[in-house]
Amino acid sequence: MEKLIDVCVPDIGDFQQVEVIEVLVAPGEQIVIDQPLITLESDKASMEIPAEVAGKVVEVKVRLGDKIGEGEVFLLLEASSTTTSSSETAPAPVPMPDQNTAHVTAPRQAFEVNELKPVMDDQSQRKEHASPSVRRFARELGADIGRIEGTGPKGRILKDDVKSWIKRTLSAPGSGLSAPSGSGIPPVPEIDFSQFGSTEIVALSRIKRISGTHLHRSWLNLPMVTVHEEVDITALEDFRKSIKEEAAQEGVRVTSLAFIMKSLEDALRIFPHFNASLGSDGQSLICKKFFNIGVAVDTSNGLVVPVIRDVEQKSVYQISAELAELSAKARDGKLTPTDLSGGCMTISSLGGIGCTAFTPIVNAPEVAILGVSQARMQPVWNGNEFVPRLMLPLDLSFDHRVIDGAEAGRFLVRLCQTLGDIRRLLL
Ligand code: CAO
Repeated sequence: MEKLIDVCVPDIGDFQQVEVIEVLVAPGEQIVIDQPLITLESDKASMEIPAEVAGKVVEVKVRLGDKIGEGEVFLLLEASSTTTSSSETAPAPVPMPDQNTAHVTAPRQAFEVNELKPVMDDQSQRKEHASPSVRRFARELGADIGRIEGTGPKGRILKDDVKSWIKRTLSAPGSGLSAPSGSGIPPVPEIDFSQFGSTEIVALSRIKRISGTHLHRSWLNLPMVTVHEEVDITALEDFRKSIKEEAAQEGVRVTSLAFIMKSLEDALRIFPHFNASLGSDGQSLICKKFFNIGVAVDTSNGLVVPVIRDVEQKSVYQISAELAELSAKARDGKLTPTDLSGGCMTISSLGGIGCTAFTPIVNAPEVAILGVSQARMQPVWNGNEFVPRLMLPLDLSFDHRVIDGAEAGRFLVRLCQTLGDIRRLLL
């Protein structure tokens, strides 16, 4: 007998009751894992709830305009026999009401969250307001969502608005719509490797699939350059070691990353173009007046980037404690959409692993990312002799449309000056 499953709303961060703005499936429809089921929207963000289980939709229990919250059932599903996706996001089941019906909570990290972000245009500042599926639809057709007027509730852009915009643009004389499909990039050839030896097909984890798309998008859209520098952190490390015990008494492991985050915040303040995103028209910058820094965390399922907010208001101890908490949450697969959103710039540290340098990919729509490699003792010429100093390699990748090489050089030099003598943060 096929298993009936109640599909519930997962943890949706700070949001309580949010509006259903799209129902993306219908009774009788066969669905696959990861297929978007409904779209929810708060006043801050819209998010799709994807399927954790494949099967046939028996009943949709919500309608457009309904307000629902975490744990509420929105769909009844007849699961197919082999259904659940990889174990890393397998949810804790809610108690079952009867023998034949199980509850499944859609996965926390699988949302596509779209913050409703301001778009600058020549005449005014207005909100670009569209659900993830409509954004995807527009992207697939090569339509610039920032230029489409929404006719839905609260000016939301609907699928029909995208279609009309495409029709209008195509029929306008001399209009140049970008090619709807095909980037012109030759595909990687498909090779049957079994002709050379035995092979095994292993599915990518959900996180890798999501981060892969994100990284690919950044790689293709941003002209990136990376600059490298080394900074003498001998004094900083001595200081960090000297406060280790004192910090431990307060239950904190002080990480060098916390000092790097404080120094990065200082550099972002001095070079505000690094704390910005390019408007979708490519003509203006959205400058952020807050300092939220993302940190790439390596988990067994792939890379995630939780964000430490308001770094300027936090002490090194607070940042260290928060980083430990967020990386533990990341490794346990418990990050919420709120933990993952709102970053201004990202740090990716391979310092605990090794490496002398790498070229991190900018976490678009951010415009720069700082890579940290492993600090090593090196002989450094002090004018008279070689002395052993602990040198930390830093890599700064940046979007060259927004940041010039000279600006990047100055940014990195400033960062190194601060890390070389952390007292500069007091000046
Ligand atoms: N140089 C030399 N040693 C370093 C170092 C550095 N830059 N950074 C860390 N270490 C050493 C230290 O000895 C540290 O222990 P102590 O702080 O007690 O002395 C030890 O490594 C453990 O560091 P850690 O990596 O566990 O902790 P962290 O606070 O430095 O970093 C986190 C936390 C979450 C960033 C890290 O665990 C992580 O996941 N890094 C990988 C990120 C990643 O994959 N980036 C690649 C993205 S591109 O694909």
